[in-house]
Amino acid sequence: MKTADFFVDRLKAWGVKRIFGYSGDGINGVIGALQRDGGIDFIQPRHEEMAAFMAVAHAKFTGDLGVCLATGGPGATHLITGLYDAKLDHMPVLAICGQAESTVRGGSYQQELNLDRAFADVAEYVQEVSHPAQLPHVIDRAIRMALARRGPAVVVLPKDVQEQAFEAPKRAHGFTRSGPGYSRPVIVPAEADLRKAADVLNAGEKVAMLIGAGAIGASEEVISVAEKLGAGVAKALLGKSALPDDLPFVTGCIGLLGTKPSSNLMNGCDTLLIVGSGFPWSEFLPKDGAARAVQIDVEPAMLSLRYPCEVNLHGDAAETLRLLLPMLNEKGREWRREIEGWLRDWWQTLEARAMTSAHPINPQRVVSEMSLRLPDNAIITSDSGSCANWYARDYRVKRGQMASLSGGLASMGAAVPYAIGAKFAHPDRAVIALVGDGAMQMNNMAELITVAKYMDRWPEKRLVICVFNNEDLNEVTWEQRVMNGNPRFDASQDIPDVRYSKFAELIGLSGIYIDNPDDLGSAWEQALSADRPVVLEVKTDPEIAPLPPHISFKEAKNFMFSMAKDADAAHVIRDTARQVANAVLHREKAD
Ligand SMILES: Cc1ncc(C[n+]2csc(CCOP(=O)(O)OP(=O)(O)O)c2C)c(N)n1
Ligand SMILES: [Mg+2]
Repeated sequence: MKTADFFVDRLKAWGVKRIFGYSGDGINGVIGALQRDGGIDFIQPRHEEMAAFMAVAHAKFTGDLGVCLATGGPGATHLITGLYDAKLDHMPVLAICGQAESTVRGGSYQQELNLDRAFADVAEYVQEVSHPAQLPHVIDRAIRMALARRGPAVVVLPKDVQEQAFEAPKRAHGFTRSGPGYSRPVIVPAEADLRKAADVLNAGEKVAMLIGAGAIGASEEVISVAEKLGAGVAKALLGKSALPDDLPFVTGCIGLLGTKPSSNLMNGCDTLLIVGSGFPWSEFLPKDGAARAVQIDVEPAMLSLRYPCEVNLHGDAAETLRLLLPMLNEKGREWRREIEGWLRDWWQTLEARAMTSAHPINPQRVVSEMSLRLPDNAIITSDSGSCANWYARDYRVKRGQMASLSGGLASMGAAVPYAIGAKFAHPDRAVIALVGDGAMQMNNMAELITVAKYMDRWPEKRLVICVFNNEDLNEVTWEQRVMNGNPRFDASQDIPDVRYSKFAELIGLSGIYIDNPDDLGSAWEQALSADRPVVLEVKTDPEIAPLPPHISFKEAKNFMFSMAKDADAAHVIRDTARQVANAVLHREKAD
């Protein structure tokens, strides 16, 4: 048995069924072993970074280990962004990398990089294997640490080691023997600490909850606690699918991409309960001293990180909330009624914003029309860009749906590989990816070829890639205007107009192109009833600002009109942007 054959056996012992990988001579020994074995499904993307994003998506949408593979040198460096995505969103991912022969290591050989060093920052564990007997503990530790620490781990295998005869570690000095297997513990706080938390929560009258990705899988417990406390619940972007948006106390997302009710909730509460969230923008949380706070997180490094909490509970979201529930007193409903009122207004505001006419199509409406028509078990992914705003606000997630994006890293280029990862993980579910044209051109377009390559494998054919063609790196154009007060800089912001829907047709997918808002509803219906993956290309208006949540509809409307009128006058843009920024800042001060 070659060392590479042992490697594949051990991956199977760990339950690995699929690898997203790209070949190269540095890893051909392992690829040969995968070929001989035939028991692991090898999925080939167009680029190693995409393999890593697919592995992250696999982890996000299944809860299991995601696995990617690349050759050494450039294949390994291509993986790095995807592995950072795993690290920042706390996903267990194993990366398998090739390497030049151990006999030339340190010799500036072709494609020879010091990968231990290159991956040192991103990986929870990285180790190059220099002897066959070393492999068992390296692979076991890598997977165990990826799972236990919820992050990426990397195994680097030199070419010659892959081909050597496997030698099991001996029961002798200078060897170590290991085995596969890991069971995730259920972590719960001590009872006395739960009581302290309950005391804080019981003392308050206006409770706000903030939930994140750590609350996915704890929906029932979050709902029970929120009901008992009469609390409103705001969601960090990665926790969007943790609770459906049709509950009357769910205020939607929070932060720059968030909703006004979430802002009101945080500004008006006297007590805050944070569950499984590392939501970064602490300026959206209550002022110092305005709220007494409790936090629950399975990752102790995230406790009291954004807001000083009186009680910091290290524990799993679902189990900890279950234990807390009987200790909580039922509260009155006044605060809850207030929250419900904000939400009624907010949904109307959003509807009005989405239906505001635009040139040609208002991107908010693209997502609100989608939201109405999604299958109950759909999986939604979004790229980074202005569509992440519409994903956060205008997509009303339903119970049973799953949704994610590159959250912590906010990398462009993740939506289509995430969608492909989702489709492999759940081939019986419809998947929708929301993507900007810049992100499409960066790499998502090439991954359409991967979709075409594998679409026959998926029994549920529906995979819609919705492209927002605005010929602009729009999210950043607005950041430049509003945050820096600079006018649009064509040299850095223009994106060439490309007919994505035609490209889709060229490679065997369906393509739909629309530039009339009246066609949106029927276009979504057509895309969601197609017999193959579809690129739904929508010509959208780059002058619809991803407004921060505080701004009123009237202000938003005025702002958009003035932008539309004066789009060529840099000073007007600059002044208007400043005015909006000032209005928002002033309101925050007044709050
Ligand atoms: C890899 C990477 N490069 C740059 C950025 C910065 N960035 C964030 S959004 C964005 C613009 C995205 O443009 P597009 O995909 O066309 O979407 P739009 O905002 O126009 O809807 C940029 C450049 C990033 N997040 N990731
Ligand atoms: Mg764009």
